[in-house]
Amino acid sequence: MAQDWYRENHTPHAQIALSVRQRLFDQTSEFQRVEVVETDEYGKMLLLDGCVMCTERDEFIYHEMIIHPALCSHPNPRDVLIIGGGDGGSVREAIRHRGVKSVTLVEIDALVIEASRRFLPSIACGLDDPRVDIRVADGFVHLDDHQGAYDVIVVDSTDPVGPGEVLFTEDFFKKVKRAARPGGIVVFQSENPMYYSEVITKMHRTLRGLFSHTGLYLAPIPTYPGGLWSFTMASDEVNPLTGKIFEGRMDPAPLKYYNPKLHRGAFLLPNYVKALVTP
Ligand code: AG3
Repeated sequence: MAQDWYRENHTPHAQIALSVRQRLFDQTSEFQRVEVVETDEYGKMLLLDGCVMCTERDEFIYHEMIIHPALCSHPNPRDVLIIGGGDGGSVREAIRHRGVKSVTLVEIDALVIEASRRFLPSIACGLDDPRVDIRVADGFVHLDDHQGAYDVIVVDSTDPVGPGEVLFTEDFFKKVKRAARPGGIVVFQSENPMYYSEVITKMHRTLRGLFSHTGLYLAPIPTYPGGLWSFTMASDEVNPLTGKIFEGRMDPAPLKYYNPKLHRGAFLLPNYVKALVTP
């Protein structure tokens, strides 16, 4: 039998291909197509509208890096909001922090949560923690209803197309800012610097107008477009590049990527990336 391959187009002229052992789930919600396939190289993988969201083998890099730099930069993070992230990986990392009293997950698509719980237990495992409040709702509406409510807000979105598009607008950034407490820190996944350079530049230009401090940082993620991923942290109080890194507040956990020295280093940018965020 011919080998089954999963392919995602990263651009019209570049794609990633992973050989598939088994196709496990394929349903379409009112928002998007949700698939889970088991690959030979990366284990089980979640896809939304044909785009890789996470794989069992490399998801730790993304989830540790979207959560720990912000949570370790905040002097006392108690209430955390995650927008998107229905697979649960960001939640799993947030609840490692002992001081965190509540994690609210606002995911627009219940099918993402359902498929992840069923097929990706090592990623979705944090969703049942008593500190976690899951809301299947629109992030925009939730932010309006929860002004000044969170210490850290994490936007674990898809690409700026389809349901994720609005999560890259100035209007949305303003709402995120308003939902943060004084001293709060916000963090966004901000795409690949080679294929999405304009998205990064525009996002930073907008965020610089709203927050006193912004910082871009990087982590390599083999299954994402371009293999290199960026994240953006912003705050009025904490300078992401120079602020104190609070160590030792996590349960002694087997983190596979994050450590405080790497946290500092992740903000050191290659020249072509630095140019994207230099005013
Ligand atoms: N969110 C960012 C995924 C973007 C990947 N893009 C792509 N494959 N075209 C991932 C959500 C994980 N919690």
